[in-house]
Amino acid sequence: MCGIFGCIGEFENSGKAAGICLDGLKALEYRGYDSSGVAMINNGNIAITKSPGKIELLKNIVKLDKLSASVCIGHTRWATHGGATAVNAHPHTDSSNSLAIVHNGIIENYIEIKQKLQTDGVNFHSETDSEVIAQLVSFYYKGDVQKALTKALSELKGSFAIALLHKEHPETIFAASKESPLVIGFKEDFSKIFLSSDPNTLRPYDVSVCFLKDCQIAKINKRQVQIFDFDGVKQPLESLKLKDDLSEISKGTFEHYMLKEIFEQPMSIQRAISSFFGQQSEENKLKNFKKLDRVLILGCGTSYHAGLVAKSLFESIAKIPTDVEIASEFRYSDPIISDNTLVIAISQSGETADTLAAVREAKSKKAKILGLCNVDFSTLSREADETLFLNAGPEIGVCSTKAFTSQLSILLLLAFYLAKQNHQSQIAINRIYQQLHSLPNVVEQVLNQAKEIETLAQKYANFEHFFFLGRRYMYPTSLEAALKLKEISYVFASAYPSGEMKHGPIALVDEKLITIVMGGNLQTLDKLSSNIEEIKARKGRVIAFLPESTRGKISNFDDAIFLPELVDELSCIPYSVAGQLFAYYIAKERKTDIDQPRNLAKSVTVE
Ligand code: F1P
Repeated sequence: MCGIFGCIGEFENSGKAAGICLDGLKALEYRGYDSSGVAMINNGNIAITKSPGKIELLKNIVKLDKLSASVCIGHTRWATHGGATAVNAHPHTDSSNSLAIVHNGIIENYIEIKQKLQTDGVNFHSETDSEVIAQLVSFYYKGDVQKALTKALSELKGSFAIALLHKEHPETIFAASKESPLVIGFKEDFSKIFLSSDPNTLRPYDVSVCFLKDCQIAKINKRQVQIFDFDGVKQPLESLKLKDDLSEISKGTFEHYMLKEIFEQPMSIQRAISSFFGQQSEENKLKNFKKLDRVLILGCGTSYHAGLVAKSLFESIAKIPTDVEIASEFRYSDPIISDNTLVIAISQSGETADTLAAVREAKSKKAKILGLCNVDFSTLSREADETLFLNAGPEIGVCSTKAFTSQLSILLLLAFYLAKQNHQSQIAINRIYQQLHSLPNVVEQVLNQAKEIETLAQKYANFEHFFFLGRRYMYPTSLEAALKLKEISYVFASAYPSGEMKHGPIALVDEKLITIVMGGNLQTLDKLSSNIEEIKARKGRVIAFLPESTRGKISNFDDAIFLPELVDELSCIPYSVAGQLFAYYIAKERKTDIDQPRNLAKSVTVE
């Protein structure tokens, strides 16, 4: 699970191809930052520089001023097979150092292939699955790289995007893709050609792009791009022009991207709301989804939590039965999908492999797919029948914040739309609708409480176990708050529907366990208050996030933050913002790598 970047062409300065590759890798770092590396051909030999850790470390050791190569491929890695070491870093070579490959994906039958090659006397150097590709291509090579690559690929099981350099063909990059994105960008006269896992990284170069389709090979020479299928049959070069994107990708005055993105939420929620109306009315993206008897939502991580909130919204507002499935589980569940089921796939990045695999499974059963996504040209947006874009702007922090609240805003509007289609009374809708437009304002008020939340986080930052409790809409809100804490603070955090506490987890309560109750669901507040008593009776410590109106009425907690009050259907938004701030300040106190937490990647491109 990784990012691939490559370039070939007439670049102005010496070292330029490598420099461009390093910039490309930096932009792809969200796909993994365990190690990185670049390969070029120097004086007729493969020259590789690689380093464990982030791109900055690679930049320090690549001697750009000494490099004149006009062809370069590079890789940023999220480790799957083998630790985050220099040996396991890509690019990988064959034993005779005649070629270099970079790979994104997983080769499921790599052990089998490795053993076969070892029997034939091939020596392996790394623990990765990717090295078998390099060794296998080399094993089949008899002067024609494309032939050898095709033969090797036909033996691989799993998903892959690959770029390859061969020292006997120094002016060519070979690339191949199966269930893993790879896009070629080129100037009109083909004077500069690029290869990347993500089209958005090619925006600075003002190029047209061609997405490599499933099971295609590209042969990229100076001034020429040729596409073939795995049988060697030439395919058309279908290209499109990327739109300009002027989105600002800087931290501004904030210490971390995550904090900046938390504070952007009044604006991003407002944008999500207006863009929903725009996308619905101008393009009528929902016209194909009218006769529905069921909704099925797919997603992972934070996007799955947004799906859980949507289930309650769709069922209570639109009265449409709704199921939510963790995408990685859905694929193997032999799902039943009727003709009138709408499948909604939620993914900030639109590249999450589990979600894409689930979408493909649903499509194979003839389901219509509505994508909910933040990234233009992402795989999800290209594979879904329609996509509603969040328009939240780039989310750089690995931990999802503004994308989540934008997802919730759009899902709420979708619930209203479905309610109308399903002829539901407008009275219930109006009650919620009236408060919808106050959301940005309410979130602003929560942000104004950041200092208070920071002080609270400082007090509890040294505890190792946190338990989040909530009922109804506050249960997924609790799951999300616990996930934020796990992702960036590395403390153990779990979430439960508060009624379930007494059915087992209450055994964990002691003075070292911090229970955080999310009290934004007015309908169930009395019950939640009793659950707090049960924890206090067992010497547990309780932090409560409660509606302002309960100040002085509920007091059986150790600490509390009072938040603005909204109808139950909307309160998950301000409470999630409070949860994000709490996790952020705990992580800051614990001095973790907040924007790029250990072991994680923003875009999880393997199953
Ligand atoms: C799903 C997700 C994120 C999480 C992390 C890893 O991403 O689980 O929710 O914060 O970044 O991936 P996506 O499908 O919404 O892009």
